[in-house]
Amino acid sequence: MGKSQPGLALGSDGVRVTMESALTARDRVGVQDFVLLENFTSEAAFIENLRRRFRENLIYTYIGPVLVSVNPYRDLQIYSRQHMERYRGISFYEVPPHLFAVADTVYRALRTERRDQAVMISGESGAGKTEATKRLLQFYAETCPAPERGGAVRDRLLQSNPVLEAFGNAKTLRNDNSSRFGKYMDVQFDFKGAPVGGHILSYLLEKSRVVHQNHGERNFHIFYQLLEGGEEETLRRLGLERNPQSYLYLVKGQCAKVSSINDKSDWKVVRKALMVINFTEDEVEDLLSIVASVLHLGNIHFAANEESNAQVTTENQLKYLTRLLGVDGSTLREALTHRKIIAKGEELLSPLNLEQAAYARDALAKAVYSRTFTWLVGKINRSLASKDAESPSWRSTTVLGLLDIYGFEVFQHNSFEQFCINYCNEKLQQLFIELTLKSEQEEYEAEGIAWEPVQYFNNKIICDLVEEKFKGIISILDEECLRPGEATDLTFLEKLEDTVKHHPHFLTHKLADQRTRKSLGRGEFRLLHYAGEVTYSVTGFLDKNNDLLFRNLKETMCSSDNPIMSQCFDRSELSDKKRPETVATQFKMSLLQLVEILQSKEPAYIRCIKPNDAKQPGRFDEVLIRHQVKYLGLMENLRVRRAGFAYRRKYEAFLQRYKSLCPETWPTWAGRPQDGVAVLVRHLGYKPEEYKMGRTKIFIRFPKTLFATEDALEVRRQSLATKIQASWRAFH
Ligand code: AD9
Ligand code: MG
Repeated sequence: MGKSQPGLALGSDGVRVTMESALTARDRVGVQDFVLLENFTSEAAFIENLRRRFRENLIYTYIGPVLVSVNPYRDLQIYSRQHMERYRGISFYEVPPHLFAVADTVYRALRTERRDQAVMISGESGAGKTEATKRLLQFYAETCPAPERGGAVRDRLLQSNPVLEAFGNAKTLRNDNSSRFGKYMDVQFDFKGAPVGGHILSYLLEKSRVVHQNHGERNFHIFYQLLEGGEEETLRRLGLERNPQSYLYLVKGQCAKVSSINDKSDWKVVRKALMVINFTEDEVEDLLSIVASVLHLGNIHFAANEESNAQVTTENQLKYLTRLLGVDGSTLREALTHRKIIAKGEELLSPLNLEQAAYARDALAKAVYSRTFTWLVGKINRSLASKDAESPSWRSTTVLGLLDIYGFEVFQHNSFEQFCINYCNEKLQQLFIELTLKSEQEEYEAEGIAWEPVQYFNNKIICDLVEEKFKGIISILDEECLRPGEATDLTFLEKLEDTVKHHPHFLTHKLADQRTRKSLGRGEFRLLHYAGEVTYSVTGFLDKNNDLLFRNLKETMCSSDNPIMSQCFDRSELSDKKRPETVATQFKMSLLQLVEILQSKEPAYIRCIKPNDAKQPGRFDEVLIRHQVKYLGLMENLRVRRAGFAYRRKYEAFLQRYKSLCPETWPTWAGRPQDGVAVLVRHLGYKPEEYKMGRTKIFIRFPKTLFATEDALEVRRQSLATKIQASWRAFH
């Protein structure tokens, strides 16, 4: 491994290969690039290769330029500064696959070609996306030159992470540190390759978690961190008790303590990080006041009066809320128990019943928290903004984007959130196919080799089904959201059935044939995604898409003295006659923007796989992995990559590696590398149909041709070693 032994990596991963034949090494550790699989259409062969490598702690494997990563759930000691150095300035394919090889390749392309880059990391919850993102950032922070001025940006880039994780991550059944939002982060580099700025976009925070958690799950980390680590004085000011059990919003999942999480020390990290990203002490206080007010909100109770109208019974909580949010007490009390309706130009207050009041309270908690999260992202962005952004040199910066976004989700019960997430994955898959095919085609063209068309599934049809104007699912959902009082989740389903009934990727109970009907409930629809079928329950679709906050609650928040809240709730929302965009439409627009951003960049892909559900090292659960191989579209990816040639390499690299196999090219070839390769492959007996000579690279059609050459090299090495040993013995 390493620069001095470039040859050893091919077909195996380590120095050990010199002690055994290349063939046995392949048997043991598999191939390091799936394109070298003989039977490349076989999913079983694909998984077997992953298994062999995983057994040997080789968690990375390529599909051409795509990196597949399997979460080891153990510290493999492969991310040290030494490892970073080992992968700097190397040729991607000449060393064992590694995240840092991708990091370095991307960075060098950014520097030499001056083209913006985007690393897209996908995979299901717990597969290792966020860890990979963090390692990449670390790599750049440690190996890139420091900027001439504004060196603090590097620290801010790193420190924005613990803050965002505190507010946006939570313990779930799948992952103790699950990101509950999608994240796209741009890092800007100056013309010398130093990081000088950054920008973050966040997607769809799972705000329902603020008020409810499933059994075995927690609310966002920040609540527990504050209670565990907050100074006595701070908690007193906020009116909080240390015990998470005291807060209704923290007890639903019944697991406040998690063995893998140290809330107290995490709190310290977050406190420090807030300083690094330019928070003043006042701002920290304002932020914590909001966190505390969400906890107090959760403990607001109501009792019904004689008319069954809700009344607040928890005066102490109301008192703290009033103080922390900086709002008028009686206005807040009224807003929590009444709804303001404007009829015929007149304002009327309509009292809420118990259920409605609880709904309003939870809606307020969700709105306060999620808007604070958005504010936090904005605040971080201001601290990351490149000082050069407004100067002419801005134009000379290049951008490297990191996308850490939720993978395909298929649960027992799938709802609006899964619908949005899976739609996002459809869009990214479409982009992936488009860009991969494009870059393959471009490479063939650049090399002067005839393009051989690839058969692939174009998932545009599914994207259209979801997003098309008027006829798409989101449009129909929005239309129903415009009929309050009349429309229900079920009328939405009926309308869907009427509008998209003949679509090959859409099915409901009514539309299904006898056989399939059994597997579909009456309140469900099924989409045939590129990665497989998912059945969605329509329950809650309208409500979640509308995401309503009663007008008087909004008004109350707009009057807040808390500077963060007053930025989160703007009066223009009240006067605006236009309805705010629905959640699905906002998400759709943010995705279109994301696709545009990614399209303008050179893509790199990391596909993460979770090996088991128990978060345990060394366990390879085949069923689970097969699912992910499917949902990540890896077989399709491999097919596209293998459409023409299994292997391609620059003439220089190919000649360097194999020149010893031909007396005419060994030990040195004086002519053009291309001519040397031509002589070499003729000597090796390559048949014309087995390879093509491009402008700068040789293209080999089948892995077996390459393996034969590789084995020949090994035989030569072994016989050389035997000869040296023999002469050594003779000499002594
Ligand atoms: V989620 O969609 O945010 O729920 P991620 O982000 O894909 O998910 P994450 O990166 O958080 O998963 O990884 C989950 C856990 O796996 C981490 O907390 C680590 O304990 C573990 N992990 C992930 N990648 C590695 C790795 N390369 N080496 C060691 C790892 N452990
Ligand atoms: Mg994550």
